[in-house]
Amino acid sequence: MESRKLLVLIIGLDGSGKTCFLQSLGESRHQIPYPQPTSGVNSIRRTIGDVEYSLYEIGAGGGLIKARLYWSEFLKEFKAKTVVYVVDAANHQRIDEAKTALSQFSEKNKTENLQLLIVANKQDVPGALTPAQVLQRVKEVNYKYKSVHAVGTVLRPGKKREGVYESYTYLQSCVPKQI
Ligand SMILES: Nc1nc2c(ncn2[C@@H]2O[C@H](COP(=O)(O)OP(=O)(O)O)[C@@H](O)[C@H]2O)c(=O)[nH]1
Ligand SMILES: [Mg+2]
Repeated sequence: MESRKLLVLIIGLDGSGKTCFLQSLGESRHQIPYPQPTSGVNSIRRTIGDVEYSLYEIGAGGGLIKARLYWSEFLKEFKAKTVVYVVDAANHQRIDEAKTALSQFSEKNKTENLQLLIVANKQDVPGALTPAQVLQRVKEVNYKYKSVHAVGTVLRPGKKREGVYESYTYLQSCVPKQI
């Protein structure tokens, strides 16, 4: 049987937890190296059953400070239909910035063809917004996606991680069905 593929673009503001998200899905739970700010594209490939997942993190550190301007280019380049938007749910100061960045991305793309996972990361920090609150704060209702799901996560290396299984379950639901 031919393997099915899912291409996933991981975007979000710098410091939100994109690298931690990528690593939590891609490596064994005991070997997560501490992330460095990413200044390019980080990717992992992982096969589960007959599905091959390719996940791409678009970095914003180093020379790619304005990387968010290129999110849409990467989406087209990778032909991804599944987008993970990582938000630092504990950073109340940057929640509006996260909303603006997602809105600009949504405006440039045919959202009705895209599946969106909003990751409300850093749930371990007291006062963090819940996944429902993050969804409400960052996603404008007038952009209709094919499907949207919000998940709360704890992804920091060394912490007991949360939300990884739920994230994968959503990504699995995005895999094109075999005809
Ligand atoms: N407290 C807490 N810190 C986290 C969590 N996830 C990531 N971090 C920290 O947030 C910082 C940025 O994470 P990183 O994955 O590099 O963010 P990126 O810039 O979006 O790739 C790092 O210092 C991480 O250790 C989390 O769930 N809780
Ligand atoms: Mg990174």
